[in-house]
Amino acid sequence: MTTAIELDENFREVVGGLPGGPARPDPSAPVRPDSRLSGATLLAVFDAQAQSRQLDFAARWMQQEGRGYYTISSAGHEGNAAVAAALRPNDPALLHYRSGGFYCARAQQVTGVDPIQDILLGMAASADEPIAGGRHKVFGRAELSIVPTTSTIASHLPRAVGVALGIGRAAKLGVPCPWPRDAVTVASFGDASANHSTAVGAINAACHTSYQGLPVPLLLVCEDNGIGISVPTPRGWIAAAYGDRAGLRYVAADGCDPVAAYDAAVTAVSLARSRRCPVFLHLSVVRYLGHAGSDAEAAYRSAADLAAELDRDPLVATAAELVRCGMLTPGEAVTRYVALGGLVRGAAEQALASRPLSSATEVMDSLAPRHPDQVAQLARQGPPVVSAGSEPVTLAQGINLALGELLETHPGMCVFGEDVGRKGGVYGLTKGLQRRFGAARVFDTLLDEQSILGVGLGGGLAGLLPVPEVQYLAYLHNAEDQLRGEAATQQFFSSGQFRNPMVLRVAGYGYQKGFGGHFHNDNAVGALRDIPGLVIASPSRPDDAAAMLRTCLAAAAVDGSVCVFLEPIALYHTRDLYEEGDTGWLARYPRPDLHVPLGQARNYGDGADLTMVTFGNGLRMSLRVARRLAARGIGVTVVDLRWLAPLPIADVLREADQSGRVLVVDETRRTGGVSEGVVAGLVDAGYPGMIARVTSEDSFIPLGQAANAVLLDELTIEKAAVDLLHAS
Ligand SMILES: Cc1ncc(C[n+]2csc(CCOP(=O)(O)OP(=O)(O)O)c2C)c(N)n1
Ligand SMILES: [Mg+2]
Repeated sequence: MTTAIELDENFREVVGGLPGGPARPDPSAPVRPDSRLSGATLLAVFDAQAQSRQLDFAARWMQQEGRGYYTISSAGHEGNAAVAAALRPNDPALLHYRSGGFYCARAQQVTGVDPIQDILLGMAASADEPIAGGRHKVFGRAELSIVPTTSTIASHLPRAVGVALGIGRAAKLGVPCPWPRDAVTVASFGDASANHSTAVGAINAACHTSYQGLPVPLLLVCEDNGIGISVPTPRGWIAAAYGDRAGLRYVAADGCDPVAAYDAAVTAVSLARSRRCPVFLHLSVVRYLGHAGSDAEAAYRSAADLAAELDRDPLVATAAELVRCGMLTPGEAVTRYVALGGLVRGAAEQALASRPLSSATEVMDSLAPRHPDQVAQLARQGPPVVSAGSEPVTLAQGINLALGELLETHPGMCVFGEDVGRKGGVYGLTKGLQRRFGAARVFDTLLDEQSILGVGLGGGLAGLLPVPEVQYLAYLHNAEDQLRGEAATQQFFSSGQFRNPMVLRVAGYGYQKGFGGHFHNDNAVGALRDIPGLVIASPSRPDDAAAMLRTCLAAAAVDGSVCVFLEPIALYHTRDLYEEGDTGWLARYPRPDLHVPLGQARNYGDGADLTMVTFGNGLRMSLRVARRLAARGIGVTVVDLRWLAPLPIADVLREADQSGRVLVVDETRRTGGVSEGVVAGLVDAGYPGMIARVTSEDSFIPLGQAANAVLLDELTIEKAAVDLLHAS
């Protein structure tokens, strides 16, 4: 493997041995007649590259001493400093993990940021690190418009597309946005990452949008070192895959040559900025120091390959160019490089003396802030006149009316997803909204859930209040990392400096009549319930749905909360509760000043014999069973959880204490469903009474009548209730 010592010696030897150049030129003049790169910019690029290289060396010794926690290096990729030099410091950036050069170069463009200190604090997992606060080693800083990305390769690309779209949308809607209207969003990634379905989908979404003539000012930078950990990328693959794509401009350059890289970046940036189109900048680079600190590169790379790579060192190339044009003498270049090394070493000692995060409270401080009073205040600020009228409405109508009300209340709110625009949603939930609020705020997206969520993630960063829709719960699962790894971690990894407020509407649960099978009846909520900080609203009745949607929008706006609004499809158009024609499932649209605080349950009845705890379709089934039990002289209180996260355990406990017997009625699965959380909550609280639960089976839902064989039904609930009452 090319080691730090080899790299260091090679630099000193090669640069120190260069022939001297001409007399010092005008720093503002181009370094070559056909280039746009000035001597001054080249020198700035060199400084950024050298800082980054010295930081990579420091990461190694810090780790060897057991005091550093991150060794994935930028060595060989430092050409990305030239990309930063071609951009503006307020062009939002979502970066590959080898972006030390970019970070250092951008820091030069903003006063008061010391990139050396920032990066060292990150490596040392220090609580004083300016963006993640020691929670991860990321490249990010609000002042530099660098949004931290996670380690999940390519998962930032849907978000980047969303930022590129969101900035223009925010400007159009007159919503405050952290970035100027003509900003270019930049996202970088590796060559192997370019094959990830998330990357492929995001790039496709950008192309698809641009192909329709819509603006997508996005610079996609592929830092192609020809390998992903140990697996080579087929020679020529990136150019073959992205060189000629509809809707995408392609610019390629040698990322090890600072002049070529800079000129290509300038061309790419100006295309993206002036044409407002996605541009793919393909930089060929090299990888030094292995994939990460622990990587034994010799096992899969030949000595000849490694030696050839050493000859392409971008830092040497930049120094050589500076010498060639007379900006530095060879001695000055080496001295500058060595001096930066000294600076880094001194700063590293300081960083290592800084404090780590020391408590769970401190770690979780930025995970999911909650300000219920402010949320309540905003949730009650609906327009005074609601077009609802006084007629009772269905769940679907209630949600539709609430979306309309909230679109009026929140100027940055956008509703989007598959079929939500002209059609008004598969079940008519968004009917009439596009006509009323325009296609800038209510619009159809392409058929890709990752991209739908990406539009939401990026839109939220750009100042919008996104309300994406995923048609069925089963189809959220193919895009779930955008919710789990991206949305839910954004505040955590940025100490709250970046947020993606979002209310994701998902139609779900079973019991649909006439439209069967697993995919339209999915009840898998376990994958959502374990996402830290995520709010899961599960309205059952029309009035609650509207009031809860107000809360979710307000929580998103106030706290940047990520909310999933899980709608029971089977109840969308339900009118009756006990008997045909009783209209017991309709409700009046709630007054504008009503909302439901996060994590607050709702009670039905006040029977003291048994507490039934439920939600979703389970509420309707439980109310029907409770009525039958009442006829048998058994008094039941039914508690509708309404929120699956945070679970209203205190509310449940209060009711459970009254009866001493709790039956959890959970229409989802026995394993990973909601009942596990409720029972565990009761046990944790030392509940002394009796607990039982009924659930659906641990099965996918089959088509037709067979669905009833695995879904929880009223008879089962009733029997369990009676059994529990008779148990001693
Ligand atoms: C989704 C996902 N799968 C696997 C990994 C593990 N992993 C980390 S980096 C990497 C290779 C990436 O190669 P490339 O995109 O070429 O970037 P490079 O490291 O070469 O710059 C892999 C497989 C990951 N981080 N994320
Ligand atoms: Mg690679």
